[in-house]
Amino acid sequence: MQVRDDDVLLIIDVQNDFCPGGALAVADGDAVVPVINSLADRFGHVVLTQDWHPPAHSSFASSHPGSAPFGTITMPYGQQTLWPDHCVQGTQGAAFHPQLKTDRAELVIRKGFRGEIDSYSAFYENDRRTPTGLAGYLRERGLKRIFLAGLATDFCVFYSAADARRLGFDTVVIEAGCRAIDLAGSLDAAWTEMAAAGVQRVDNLG
Ligand code: VGL
Ligand code: ZN
Repeated sequence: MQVRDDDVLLIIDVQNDFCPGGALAVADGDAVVPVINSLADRFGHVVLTQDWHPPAHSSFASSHPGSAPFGTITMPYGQQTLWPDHCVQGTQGAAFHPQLKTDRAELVIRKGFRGEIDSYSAFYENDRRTPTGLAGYLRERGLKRIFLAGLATDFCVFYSAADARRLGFDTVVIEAGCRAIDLAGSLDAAWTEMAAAGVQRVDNLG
């Protein structure tokens, strides 16, 4: 696949807490780092997202007495999966993986920074309507096609890709640059929904 001037590589949450040894480790999560580093060299535009929660964030099971990580609760905006404490603002766990090459990133979008609401997508918080500003940024810069890679395939990559399509961007997920959490079939469900939304799935750029 040929990279164009109006393409952007959107790198989702390649942070220590999602890598082996981290608080919400994704199996083999650090394997995406070399793949993404070589992808980033090929794009004219690179944007990073960074999961960035205040302490005692409402998505943490520890904030809900009697709840366990990976359970579900009902929030005012809908169902919310509960997670171990992760990506707390300013901690090593929230930092990008030390081998991730971040120099070419033109923008870092932080998300999940409001205590009372989570944000999986790079575009909207989990109420699916509060914007992060990324869509306006990309449109204003004339960037039309979004390639996604990062962590985790079935949560933040999935929600970001689905929203990108909903917003009218051409959207491609690069599977070799992603790894999944896979909670109760979430990975299969994510690929099915992404296909239905018109998200293109490629193994790598080739
Ligand atoms: C993510 C769960 C909680 C992700 C972030 O980056 O996929 N998953 N916070
Ligand atoms: Zn999070």
